[in-house]
Amino acid sequence: MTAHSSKRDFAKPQVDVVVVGAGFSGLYLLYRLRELGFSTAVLEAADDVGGTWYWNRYPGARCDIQTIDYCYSFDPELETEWQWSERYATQPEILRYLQYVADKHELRRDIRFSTRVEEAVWQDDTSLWSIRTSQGDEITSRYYVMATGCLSMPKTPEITGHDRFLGEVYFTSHWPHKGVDFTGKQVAIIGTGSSGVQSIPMIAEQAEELTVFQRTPCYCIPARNGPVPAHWLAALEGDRGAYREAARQSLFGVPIEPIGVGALQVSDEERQARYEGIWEAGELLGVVGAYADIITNAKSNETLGEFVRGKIRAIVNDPVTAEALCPKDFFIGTKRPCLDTNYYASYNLPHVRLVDLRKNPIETITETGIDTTDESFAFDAIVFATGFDAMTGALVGVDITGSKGITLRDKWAHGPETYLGLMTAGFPNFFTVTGPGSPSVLSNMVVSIEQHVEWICDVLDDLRRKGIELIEPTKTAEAGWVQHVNDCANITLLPQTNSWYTGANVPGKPQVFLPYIGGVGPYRKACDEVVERDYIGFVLEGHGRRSCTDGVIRRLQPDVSMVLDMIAELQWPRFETLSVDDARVFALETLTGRPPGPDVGECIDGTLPGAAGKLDYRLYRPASPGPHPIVVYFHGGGWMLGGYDTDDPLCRDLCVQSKAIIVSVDYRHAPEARFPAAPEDAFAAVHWIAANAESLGGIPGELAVCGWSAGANLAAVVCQMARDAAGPAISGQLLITPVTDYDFTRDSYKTNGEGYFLTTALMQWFWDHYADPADRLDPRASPLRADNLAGLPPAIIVTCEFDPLRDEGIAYLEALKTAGVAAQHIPCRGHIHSSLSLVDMVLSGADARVSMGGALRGFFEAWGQGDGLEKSARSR
Ligand code: N01
Repeated sequence: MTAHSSKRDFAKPQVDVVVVGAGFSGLYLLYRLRELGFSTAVLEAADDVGGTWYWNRYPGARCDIQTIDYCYSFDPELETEWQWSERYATQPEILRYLQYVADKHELRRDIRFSTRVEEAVWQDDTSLWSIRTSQGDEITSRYYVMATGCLSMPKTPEITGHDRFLGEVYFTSHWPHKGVDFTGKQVAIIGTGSSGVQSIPMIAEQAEELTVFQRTPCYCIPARNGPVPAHWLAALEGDRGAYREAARQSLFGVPIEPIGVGALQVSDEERQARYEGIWEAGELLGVVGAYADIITNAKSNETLGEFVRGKIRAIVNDPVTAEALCPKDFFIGTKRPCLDTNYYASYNLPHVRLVDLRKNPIETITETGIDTTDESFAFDAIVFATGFDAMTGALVGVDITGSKGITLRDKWAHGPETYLGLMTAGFPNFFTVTGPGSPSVLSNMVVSIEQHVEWICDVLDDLRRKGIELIEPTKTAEAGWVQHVNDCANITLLPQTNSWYTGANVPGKPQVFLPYIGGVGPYRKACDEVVERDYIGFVLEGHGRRSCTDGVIRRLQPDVSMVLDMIAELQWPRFETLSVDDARVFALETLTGRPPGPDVGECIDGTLPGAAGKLDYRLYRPASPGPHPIVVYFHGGGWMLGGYDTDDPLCRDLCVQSKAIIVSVDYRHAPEARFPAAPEDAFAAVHWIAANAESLGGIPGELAVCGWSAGANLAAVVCQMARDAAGPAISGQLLITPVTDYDFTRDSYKTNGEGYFLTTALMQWFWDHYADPADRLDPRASPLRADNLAGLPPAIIVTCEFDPLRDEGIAYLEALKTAGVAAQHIPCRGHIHSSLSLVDMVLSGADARVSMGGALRGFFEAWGQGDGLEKSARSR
């Protein structure tokens, strides 16, 4: 932590905190702040509490998370004194609930209704927020919180003539309080997201004719509303505290145990049965939680998408309408799926018609109806269910000016930048509840709201006790969080779909993935850890003192973190504490349930002559017609553990990516066969494979070597041995997180030697079993120690940021370059030593694996040209 003296003035505000919005967030904030003794003013544009549930009164409006979950948990009395009448409560019931909470805790006396915030300005000289309202008030506060919700700024429909229509016009997001009677009317509705899907069956019950204008069909599953299913009630009532806590630690804010297997790891029958179960269960999270890889693996996702399309075709009688209702150009779950009641069946009613805007787009709205390219329609009423400027719209919709005159609108012109979705640099003491970069809309909102409110209030309380009056994130912390939010999103299919999650629904809005998809529990952990680690990433300033522990809270790739957490949870023993035999058995046990890696054209096992007897090998052949270049691969495992089984998924992946034959050679292991057995075997294998290339289906003369970890050490050593022995010719070496030197003093050992699976102690154990102290500096053990590195084949060296071996990999890279060898680097940010071997588990390693495949192809000039493939390694 750095600390300095500060001369900042802190004038006395009119109130401690101004909160904007009196929905779920604002009400709980007020309750909590009041409890902590902070004077608070809540400003609300509506004339009553409710937020989203105040405005969205369209027919059919309900929650799509079971209401026993979609409710507050902070008040134990409320938990039992309020009984929900249905599994998915209607908007009026949820609104009554919020009114009840407001009354019960006498919240209204601190809420100024019918009051809009027009401007909020941070004043550097007084360290106060100055807030101007639509009522002409100016309020000063120490803290300013936007609790305005994620979906509160309706999108202006970008449809020509949208303001020309002279009949009745309704927006689902601003429905008239007195309700609407469509009886006997010709009605149009534009939009088939959640609001459209909920309202269409209800409007169809009244209207004489209902025409639905659909641009993008959505995936819906039946809500099966009614009483709360018995097993849910039993779980809640059995142990309310444990139930709520499980929700808080879960991925989506509902206590559902995630499934561990991928969709393609089970039989077709089993998968189909599970999907039928999801269809029957009526739970939105069944879709995104259908299988472990449903939102990360396109092929897995397609199985569920096709299942739902099958249901649509079975429900909707007219095949043309059914086909138009089938989503086909985006992955299920990558836009918010909908829970429906009779949505698809509505299209079987004779007076309901679907207009597919993809085939027949709207040209203009007219005074009397809607003109599409093919047809003119006349209507009495048009309903716009066209959605929201989500997550940022309500925030940048207010003029918010931070320190030194910067506006939030300008700062976020290219997309929102936040720390934890809670604060943004340059805007001291300004908080957002469920802001961009937090789980928010990808979770049960109420659970996320409670977590944000509690975090903010606890922090304000803590700061007050410490005499601190100002908190602001640093740019480093903010950039790190934005990176982490993107890292999380990028391992899923969600950013590939145009949706309001990415801002794509609003023309001109910068397209970035807005919410945090890393999960509610992991997110909570990050927020708590920030506080525990001396408010890492925040500047804190009080009377006379300014301090900062700058840094980034999440630096590991999210899936790498999950792997490390899983290992910790399973309490894997440390390898170096086991006997060698037990370590080998355990290494094999860890493979259970591991994804198998991609299919290759052919996979055959064989033997070849090693330096002192036969060696097993496994050959992976691409599906494309041969002959192919050959890559000789050496597995990892500290020269002691593993075999071609342990590295099987990686070899498959390398084969698919490189389109080369991979021959994975199982060399002799220490301690039974200590140094130099392994490099001698490796060299003998390369010799034999080069000599027998043709019979293996390879192209003679087109041979490279590759390895991971200790195997990469062997690959590097073999290149030196081949150079010195004047053959065989090796086109290139791909060294994945290689061991290159017996030296534990490098920085990466100091910073990464503990906590990232491969530890200093384990490396020491490997070396001790592998080579005598005198041999460890032999270049055949430590290739970096070779006197001369000139004349070696081109090298690609892959290093991982959190690997103790990172710096010796880089040292070898630099030494090769100095010696005139063409050497390239693939650095992997946020990864650990094992990351790249965990194919289909560490998905964030996919780009690096693609680069590795490209690197291998690049070694083979003739192959690359003949195959029309890019020379990725050499041109990098
Ligand atoms: O909005 P949406 P929503 N011409 O953006 C179409 C929550 N919510 O209000 O996809 C023609 O999802 C647009 O088409 P396209 C929930 O999180 C929850 O329905 O852009 N069509 C789409 O079909 C939800 O996800 C509940 O091609 C146009 C529709 O309008 C979020 O709110 C209930 C158009 C907009 O769908 C938003 O849902 C309701 C144009 N110019 C809402 N512009 C619960 O159940 C837009 N569209 C709790």
